[in-house]
Amino acid sequence: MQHVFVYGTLKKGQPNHVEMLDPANGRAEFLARARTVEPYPLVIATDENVPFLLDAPGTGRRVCGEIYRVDQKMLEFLDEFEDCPKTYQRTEIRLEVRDRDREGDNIQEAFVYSTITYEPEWLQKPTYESYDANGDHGLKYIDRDTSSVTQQNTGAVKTGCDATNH
Ligand code: PCA
Repeated sequence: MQHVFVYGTLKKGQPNHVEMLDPANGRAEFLARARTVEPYPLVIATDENVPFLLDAPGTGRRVCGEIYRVDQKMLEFLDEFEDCPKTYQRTEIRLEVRDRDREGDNIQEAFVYSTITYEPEWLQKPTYESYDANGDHGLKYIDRDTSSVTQQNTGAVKTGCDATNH
């Protein structure tokens, strides 16, 4: 089993979370919400309004997301789904686990789909602490397969760091 940190459309309440729930893709078990130890630019880019964590630590914000324990099948599915290593690269990232009630060290590492293959101008884009496809930014995610604006997130699930209904 491996740990994956998701910060974008794979989070609960976001357009691609359904992929994490489909047993045909493998197994994914939610572990905890977490925040990156380092700041990173989380930007929304391309004509499809896709979220990208730019592999440029030290700029941007500490990014919120969710840690899942996944099996090998799900990891392979996610690599393909995220067009890894072309569009995203799966790297390791340091995280501060937020909900886990345990003493001592709450820092752990997990895989993340970030990118070094981004357009330099993307570094000038607004950065987000917590991605929401239906956020105030108005940049709704457009599904690559159907090219239609997703209707799945009605905003019923809070996705910010302070969300309580996970
Ligand atoms: N899916 C992955 C990377 C960006 C995206 O939309 C995720 O949610 O972490």
